[in-house]
Amino acid sequence: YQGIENGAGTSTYSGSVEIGTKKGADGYELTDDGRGGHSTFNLDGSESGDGKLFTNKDDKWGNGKADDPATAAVDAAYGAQLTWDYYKNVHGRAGIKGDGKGATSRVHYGQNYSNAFWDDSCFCMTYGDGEGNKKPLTSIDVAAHEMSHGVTSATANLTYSGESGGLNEATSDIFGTAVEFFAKNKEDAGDYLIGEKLDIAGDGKPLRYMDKPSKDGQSLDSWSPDAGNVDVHYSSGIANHFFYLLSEGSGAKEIGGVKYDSPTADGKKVEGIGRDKAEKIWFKALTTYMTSNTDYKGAREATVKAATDLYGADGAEVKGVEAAWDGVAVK
Ligand code: ASN
Ligand code: ZN
Ligand code: CA
Repeated sequence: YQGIENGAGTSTYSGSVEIGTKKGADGYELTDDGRGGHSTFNLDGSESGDGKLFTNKDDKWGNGKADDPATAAVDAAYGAQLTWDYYKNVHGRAGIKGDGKGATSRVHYGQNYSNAFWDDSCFCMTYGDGEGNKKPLTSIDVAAHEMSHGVTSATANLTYSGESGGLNEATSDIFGTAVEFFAKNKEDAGDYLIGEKLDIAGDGKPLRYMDKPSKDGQSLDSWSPDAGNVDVHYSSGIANHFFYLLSEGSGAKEIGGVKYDSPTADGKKVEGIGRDKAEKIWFKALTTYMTSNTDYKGAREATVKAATDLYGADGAEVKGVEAAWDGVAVK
């Protein structure tokens, strides 16, 4: 396309990356017309407004450190681009709403802000700079987690409280992880951990673990009648654990140098069907069968239907889905 360029970015967490940019009248803009015009803006410490579009003269962006405001912008643009490519190439969905339109990203929100969030009303992603304004919340899994909240809003629209809220959060962790694997980035390889690059607590630990969610001290490994009463970032553990079991199976396993050990609620062994199929099943369930008030029981039904549609009623896939839900005590 005319005007579409490949900028050279040096990111915070993902090394040197190519990012989609645009040649404007007066230099380059951090706008990706190859992906719906997704654009990245600088809030420069503000907590409101659109911020200022990143621009420069040489199409080289960031230096890998927090002293260059464009560094976090590179991560944000790269995360958005990977998320776009993942949904398009893997699920045939062009953009968060499936309408070919890009969203926007805003970086440098507030001071020492250790979070990131998606907002449907501005159709935008926002990232804080973290502790000391030096650790932006812009890793691949976090970017894809947040943008996937937009996909959930545009599809099942799972209500962000109770069990549906846990499913909403888990959907973002599942696709955040899927995008991280899809990226095949050398500095930020795929894993079943969330936020492992950020060191938010300062103890070197990730925010969440999908193989055994309770390792974070709060998330649920399996369903209980109380699941609808805990924070959605903890009830998500049930579906995160389901997704891990469905992908990789139960027990101990090392993947990409990371050690996992996934238990089951009933002590029975689960055979994984592979992450690619697990992603397809979750996406189809989300976009076809889940609705705003779907609970864990409903998620089981939705994924069984999705697996049946995709792979047939009698295959290993439906059996795997059922075994994995059994493994997290969702009957
Ligand atoms: N980063 C958080 C999340 O996406 C923000 C929130 O609590 N909504 O879940
Ligand atoms: Zn979330
Ligand atoms: Ca991760």
